[in-house]
Amino acid sequence: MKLRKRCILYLLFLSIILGTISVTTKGQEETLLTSSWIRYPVTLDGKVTSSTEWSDTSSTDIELGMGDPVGPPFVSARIWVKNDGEWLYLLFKVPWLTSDVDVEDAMGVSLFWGPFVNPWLHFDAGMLEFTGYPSDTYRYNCTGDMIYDIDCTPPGQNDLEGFATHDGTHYWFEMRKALASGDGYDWTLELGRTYGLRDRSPDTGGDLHVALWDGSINDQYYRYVRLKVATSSDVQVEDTSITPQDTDTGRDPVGIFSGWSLREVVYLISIMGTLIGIVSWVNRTRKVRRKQEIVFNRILSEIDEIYTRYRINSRKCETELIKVKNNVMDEFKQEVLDEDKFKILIERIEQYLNAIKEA
Ligand SMILES: [Ca+2]
Ligand SMILES: [Ca+2]
Ligand SMILES: [Ca+2]
Repeated sequence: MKLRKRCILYLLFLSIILGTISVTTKGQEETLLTSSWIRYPVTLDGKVTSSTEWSDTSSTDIELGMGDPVGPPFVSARIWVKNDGEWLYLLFKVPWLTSDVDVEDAMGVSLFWGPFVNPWLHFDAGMLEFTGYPSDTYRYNCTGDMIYDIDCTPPGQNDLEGFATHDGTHYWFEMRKALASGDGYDWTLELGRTYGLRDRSPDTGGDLHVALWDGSINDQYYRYVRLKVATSSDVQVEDTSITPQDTDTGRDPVGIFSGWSLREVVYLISIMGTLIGIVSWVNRTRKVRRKQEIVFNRILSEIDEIYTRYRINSRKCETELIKVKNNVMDEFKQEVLDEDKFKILIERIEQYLNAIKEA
C-alpha cells in the first residue's frame, strides 16, 4: 500500500508539472522514437535475453533532464521500441551507479491526449518500478488525483507489464503497454500514426514523454519524444549490435556475488537473514533445554541426598526438603524449569515428606 501511495504521489507531481508544460507553447524539438514491427518475441525479464530479442529494432539515444525547458542535470538513456498489433514494447538502458540503485526508482512513458480543452482531457502513464511493480494510471482533465486504472470507477485494468534489473553499471527497464486496451483509462495508439506532436491536434497532438523517477532525490528526469507506431508492412530492421554478451544483463560482476543480479543478492541476503534467525533460535532453544536438564538433575540429586542423609532426623529432613521445595518453585517461576520437570521434583519432595511423617 505504501508503494502504491508513493507511486500516486510521484505521478501526481509528474502530471502536474507536465500538465502545465502541455499548455505552454512548444519550446523544444522532440526526439522521434521509431517503433519497428516485431519479429522476435520479448521475454520481460529486464535484460536482453537472446541475441535476437531486440535485434528487430534500432535504438535511440536521448538525454533526460529536468525543468522547463528541459535542462541539466542530464541522464543518458538508450531506448528500443517495437510493437505488434496489440502491445508496445519498450527497453530502456540508463547508466546508473550501483550505489544509487533505489527500489523506488521507476521508468516509463506517459501521454496527454485529446481533445485539447485546455488542459488535456486525458492523461495516461505507465511507469515500471525497479521493484518490478507496473503502475498503469490515469487522470481526467488534469484535475483530481492520479489513480490506478484498477481503482477507477468502473475499474480498468493494469495494461503494463515488465521487469527491471541493474547490471552493475546500467538500469534496464523492459516493459510492454497495450496499444489500445479499451479500458477507458489508457491511450489508444493506432498503427502507422505518430504521437506526441505537441500541436494540440486531437489524439496525436499531446505531450508524450519518457520519464525516469529518481526515488533517492524525489525528482524526475524526462524528455519530450514523438513516437511513430509501426505497421506490419514497415521496412524490417536488423540490428545485431546488441547482444546478451554486451550487457551481461541483470548481473553484478562485483565480488563474491559475481554473476548475480542485485535483486538476487537482496533476496539471498533476505533468505540468509531468515536462516540465521532460525539457526539462532534453534541454538537458543538447545541452550535453554540443556540448562533446564542440568538444573533438574542437580536438584533431583540434592533431594535424594537430603532424604538419604537426614531421614532418621525427621525435623532436619523436613526443613531441608522445604528449602529445596522453595528453591524449585523459584526456579519454575524464573522459567529455569519447565512444568514437567517442576512436577517431577515437587512430587519427589512430597513423597519424601510423606515418608518421614509416616516413619
Ligand atoms: Ca528480455
Ligand atoms: Ca489500463
Ligand atoms: Ca492507464
